[in-house]
Amino acid sequence: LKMENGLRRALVNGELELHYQPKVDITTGRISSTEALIRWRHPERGLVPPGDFIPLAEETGLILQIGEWVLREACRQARQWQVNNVAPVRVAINMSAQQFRQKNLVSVVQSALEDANLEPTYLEIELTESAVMHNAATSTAILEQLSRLGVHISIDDFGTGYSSLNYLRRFPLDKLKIDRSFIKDVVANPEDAAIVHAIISLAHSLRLKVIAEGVETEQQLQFLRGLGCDQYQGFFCSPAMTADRFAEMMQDQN
Ligand code: G
Ligand code: G
Ligand code: MN
Ligand code: NA
Repeated sequence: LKMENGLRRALVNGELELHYQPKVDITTGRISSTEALIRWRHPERGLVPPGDFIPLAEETGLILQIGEWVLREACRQARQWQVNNVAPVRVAINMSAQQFRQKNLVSVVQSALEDANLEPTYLEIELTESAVMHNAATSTAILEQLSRLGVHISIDDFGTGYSSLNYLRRFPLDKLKIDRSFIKDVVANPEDAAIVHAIISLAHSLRLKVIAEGVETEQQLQFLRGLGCDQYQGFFCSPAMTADRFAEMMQDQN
């Protein structure tokens, strides 16, 4: 209960912040998008990672308010970078299953974009397999409305859940994100390599882009390049950083 009240206070007092991790195009080496990752700047505990409070937010339903804050803040920041003449970058948010199933989701997204004056193509929504495959028929309708708005949609942590290939084909998706558990030993472990190869082939045959998460070494990157992976994310480029630091990184690549 103490932590729940603390989280409510965090929302009101502006203690939540978004940090940004680059997503890099493997062929060009350029950063074209970024994932917003939430942190809680706690007055006593310092910077608290999402794993320490998102589960509680989901249990208490606070995730809806937090999720809307994330959505609005990511749109505001994406637009602010444009106003500051940072090269245009698409910002991806993580959306929880509860938020995805919320009745007025499409209008919440639309009003966040309008209020921020952000073109929808600069927003990407990351959803897990379980979020979209649970009640897949309903998901199709919501995804189609989001896609019609012009936002991009990715499946996060791909390979760790259960996907119906039939729905994967029908959903209006843009990208699969290969879970980092498959990337960790991809160079040395032929089974992981086979899975990664299969996911890349599947994505491309469905005309989806594919991004590898958790890339930490040059060897992993070379391996993924050889398999035709489109993008990567991971400590080899950079961990998540503040919005200001990310803007500097974008300026440096010009
Ligand atoms: O930033 P970090 O590496 O600690 O992220 C850990 C987990 O927290 C990831 O699985 C990520 O998807 C999740 N996460 C980060 N930011 C958000 C957010 O804004 N909303 C939700 N629902 N999950 C998030
Ligand atoms: O939303 P998602 O589950 O993809 O969350 C991203 C998480 O992955 C964050 O917790 C982030 O800190 C973590 N992460 C990002 N890059 C790397 C990496 O190269 N290696 C490892 N081990 N974790 C990473
Ligand atoms: Mn993610
Ligand atoms: Na992920």
